[in-house]
Amino acid sequence: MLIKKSPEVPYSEITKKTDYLSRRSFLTAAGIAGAGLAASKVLPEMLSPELAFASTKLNFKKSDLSTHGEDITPEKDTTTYNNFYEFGTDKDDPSKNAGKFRTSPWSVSIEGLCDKPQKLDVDSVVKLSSNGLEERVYRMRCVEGWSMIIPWIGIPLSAVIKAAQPKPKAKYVAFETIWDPKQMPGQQRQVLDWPYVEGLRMDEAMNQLTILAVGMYGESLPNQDGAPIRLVVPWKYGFKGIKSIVKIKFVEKEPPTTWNRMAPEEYGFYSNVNPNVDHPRWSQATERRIGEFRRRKTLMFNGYADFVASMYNGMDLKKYY
Ligand SMILES: Nc1nc2c(c(=O)[nH]1)N[C@H]1C(S)=C(S)[C@@H](COP(=O)(O)O)O[C@H]1N2
Ligand SMILES: [Mo]
Repeated sequence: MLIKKSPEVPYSEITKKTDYLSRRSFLTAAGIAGAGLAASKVLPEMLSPELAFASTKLNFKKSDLSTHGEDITPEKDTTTYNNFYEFGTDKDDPSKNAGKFRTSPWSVSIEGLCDKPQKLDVDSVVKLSSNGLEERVYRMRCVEGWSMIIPWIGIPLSAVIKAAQPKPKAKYVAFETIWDPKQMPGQQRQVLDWPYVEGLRMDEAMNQLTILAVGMYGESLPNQDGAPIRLVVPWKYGFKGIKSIVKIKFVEKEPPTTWNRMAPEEYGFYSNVNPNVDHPRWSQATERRIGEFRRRKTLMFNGYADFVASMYNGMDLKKYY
């Protein structure tokens, strides 16, 4: 079972996340490690009254496409320093407000200009990849100037695209986040033009680095990081990585994107990480790796030029920012 977040998850799979104790140390602290306590007695509510969710350990293979030689950002940072405006605009709002967000059942509609449109639950989306889940350690860069190294777990988006058999007319892929203002307090206010939408050109969507992530750090995604399924495009600024996806649609024309709609002169469709093209309010030449003090130089295409630069040959990246 890949994605399951409910009290029927065996206690051996329940990991308490709200205070970042490891499962082992928590169980030890609680005096129940190895005590043979019946699983039915160790329901999430016993672990903590405010337990956000129970994450599930995932089976995955490590991918050669991971970046090497950089320290992985501590999980406590990647799960408490987030942008997910549906749950608030402060960096710690998503971790505080997304705990009760229901991510099961969940269905992703794959539709538009394709021969095999389909509506799938998240497990079925994962099964579209013949290789199963992969761990991809990626360098991530937000346009606000911070960066992280995150061990994502997911599948290539290309597997989903191939299964849907897009028509030749399909030149772009559009993505949409769930619209559920009852569960997402941010959507009750016009902070952004809801639901959050994003898009990629077909070659970008098919690129081997582009993944749909369902987990990180060996487990299913925490809600604040975009559970149950989100996009990860490591050579682009973080906002391209749309969270909690319910729709993937093949389209002919460049689709609208939320941040471009909000401020077109600040956020372009491409949004490739580019130290030579500044955002009007922030230089993009350097970045602060979360957990570090000195700033680092930002790399062209976030360090992934060998994989992606050829897609932009002949394009003026100052114009197509
Ligand atoms: N639906 C939705 N997706 C979103 C956002 C958002 O506000 N809503 N924020 C984006 C931004 S700006 C960033 S930097 C990344 C952050 O992902 P993380 O919190 O997992 O690091 O998510 C992106 N995806
Ligand atoms: Mo971002």
